Amino acid sequence: MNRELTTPRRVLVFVVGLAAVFGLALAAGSALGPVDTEPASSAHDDGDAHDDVSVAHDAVAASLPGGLMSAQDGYRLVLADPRLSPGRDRTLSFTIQGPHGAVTDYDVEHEQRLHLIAVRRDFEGYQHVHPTLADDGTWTTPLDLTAGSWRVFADFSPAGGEPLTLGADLAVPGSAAAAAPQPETRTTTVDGYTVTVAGDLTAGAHAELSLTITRDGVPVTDLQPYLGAYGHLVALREGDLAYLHVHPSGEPGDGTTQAGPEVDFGVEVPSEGAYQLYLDFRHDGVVRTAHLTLPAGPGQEHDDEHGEEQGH
Ligand SMILES: [Cu+2]
Repeated sequence: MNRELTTPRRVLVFVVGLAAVFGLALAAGSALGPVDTEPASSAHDDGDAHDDVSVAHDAVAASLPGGLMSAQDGYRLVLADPRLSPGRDRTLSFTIQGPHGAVTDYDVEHEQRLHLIAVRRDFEGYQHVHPTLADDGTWTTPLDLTAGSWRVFADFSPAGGEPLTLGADLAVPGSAAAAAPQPETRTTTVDGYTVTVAGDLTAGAHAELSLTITRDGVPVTDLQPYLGAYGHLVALREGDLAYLHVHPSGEPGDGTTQAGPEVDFGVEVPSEGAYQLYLDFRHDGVVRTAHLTLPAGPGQEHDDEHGEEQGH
C-alpha cells in the first residue's frame, strides 16, 4: 500500500495547480479565500471564473501533502475541545463532519477505520493511537499530553471515499519550554532497541530508506506485524508539519518480506527541508516508536511535457 506516496506527477500537479490558484486568486482579489469544502464532484459544471478557482483549489488540495488543512473535499476535523489539560490519559474527543453531518461509516485502512497521530509542534511528543467510534460519529481516545502546542492528524477514508488526512491544532496550557527540533539523527535508541536509517531523501524524487533494528547489538529478525506491516513510518516536515504516512515495500506473509532486521520504505518528500521520522514497530508484543531526523536535498527539475510517472 503506497497510497500516501507522492508521485512526481502529483508534485507537478501541485506546482501547476498552485500557480493557477495564485493567478486566479489575484484576479479574484483574495489569496486566502475560504477553504473549498464542497465535494470535488460539484466543481465541474461550467467554466466561469469561480469554478476555475474551485477546480484549482481541488487540484491543490488533492496534491498537497496531507494534514495541512482541517477541511478538505467536503470533510472537516472538529475537536470537541481544542484545549486540553496536561496529564496522562486526557480524553481527546472529535468528529469528522461530512456532507451529511458527523461521519459514522469508514473504510478500514491498515486494520483500522481511523488512525490518529498527535505530535507536539516541537516534536517532543508523539503518539499514534486508534480512537473508539460512538454511534453518533464521535471519536474518543486517551492521550498523554504535556504543555505545549500540539497538532493532531486524523488519517481515514470515509466509506467509499478517498483517503484523507486532516489536521487540527490542540493547545495544552502550562509552562512549556519549546525545544529546538532535533538535528539530523540517523540512529536512535528506544527501550534498548537501536534503530538506524540508511538512505537519503530528495525533494520530489523517490527515495529508498532502510531502517535496521537491533537489540543489544543483535539484529532483530522476529518483528511482529503491526497493522499489517513490519513498520509504519510517519514523516513530518519541519516548519508546517506536512504529513506523510509511508508503509514498507513488502507485507508480512508475502513470501519475500523478512521480519527484520531491515524494514524498507519507498518515500517521496515534496520539498527540501528537514523531516522528522517516526517509526512504529512491534516486537515481543510491544509497539515502540523510534524518532529519527533526515534532511531532504534539492531535487532535479521536472519537465511537464516529458515527466514520467513512476509506478509504485
Ligand atoms: Cu494507526
